[in-house]
Amino acid sequence: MNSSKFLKALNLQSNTTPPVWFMRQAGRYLPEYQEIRKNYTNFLDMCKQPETCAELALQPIDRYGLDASILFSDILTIPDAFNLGLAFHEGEGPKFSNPISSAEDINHLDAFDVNTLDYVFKAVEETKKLLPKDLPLIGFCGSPWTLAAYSIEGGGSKDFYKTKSFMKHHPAELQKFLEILSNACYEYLRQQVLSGVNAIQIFDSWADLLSETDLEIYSLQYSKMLTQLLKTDPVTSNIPIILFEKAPNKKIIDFAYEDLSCISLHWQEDILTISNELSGRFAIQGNLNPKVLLETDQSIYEEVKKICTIMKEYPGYIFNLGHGITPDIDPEKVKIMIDAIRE
Ligand code: 1CP
Repeated sequence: MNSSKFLKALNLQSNTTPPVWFMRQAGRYLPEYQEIRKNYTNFLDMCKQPETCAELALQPIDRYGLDASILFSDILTIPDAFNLGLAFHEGEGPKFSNPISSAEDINHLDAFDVNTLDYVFKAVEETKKLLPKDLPLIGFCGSPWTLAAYSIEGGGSKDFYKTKSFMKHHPAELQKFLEILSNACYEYLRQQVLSGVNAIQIFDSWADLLSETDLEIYSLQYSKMLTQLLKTDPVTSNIPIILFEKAPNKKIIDFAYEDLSCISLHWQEDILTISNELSGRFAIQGNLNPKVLLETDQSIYEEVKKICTIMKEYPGYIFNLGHGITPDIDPEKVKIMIDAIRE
């Protein structure tokens, strides 16, 4: 594992060419994914099959020879473990039949039992069996804030109106819920580490819903609670942690904190400025706009080159997209991107 370019970068060591993996690398843009997906109506049922998850995690590794693999699962497994009735219906995003709709619901939440997520830990074990020995596996969870937003909204949404209204009317209960989720995320990640993951990424995919002040109060405070729990536990204390904040309304230099090894940059961030500000303290991951992969081969090559030139001397750079790859991307374009990075 010491020879892994990805783990070297997380430890702020340089590589001749940057390691590469990308968010949602196993997913709907791949025909081999669709082939397996069509056997399941509810996506969550597929996530509950550890051997299938392992096979799906390996698909982008086999196709592109990436430098890190990510566990095949979803961030919404934790809300599901609270019995909020999660399902992914045909052609739709996630939907909760039993969302958090009142302050009372938080007082009556079921206790979190990490063992109900055993299928995820088995998926980690199965994936490790299939992966080459020196290829690291990334475990993950949603940030407590992002999980709370889905749990209150009852699914995905453009404006997260219910969540914002809940925040306004029940701030104390929301904070109680965030604390419960932080502890659940800690137990969940701890068990992923015991099962074999080599690094952790926290996805704060709905950070952009919060103002600068609220970002600290409702999101970062709880991600910090989570990472502190991980850093003070001997099982997880040496595992590098990557934080992805989607378009945060606060400058990264103003919130990057010491428990983190790496900051994953959203595509709207200016990687040049941020790399100058963070230099030597944190590894950086990112941040090609996934939409560039819809453009010509020449444009892809030029955009990759731009980022790689900026980050050439940066100790601890990991190439990634600035958010998840979308289903409309041609897998051949991904190959163009990877060849350009390694050139
Ligand atoms: O129908 C299908 O085929 C389901 C599509 C799909 C897939 C492939 C979903 C539903 N989740 C996943 C897998 C997944 N999700 C992975 C592992 C695959 C990989 O990365 O290689 C990971 C890491 C996630 C994480 C995830 N799920 C995030 C954070 C990343 C991000 O994009 O910001 C989020 C927000 C989710 C929620 C989710 N799960 C699925 C969908 C369609 C959504 C978004 C819902 C919405 O808000 O509209």
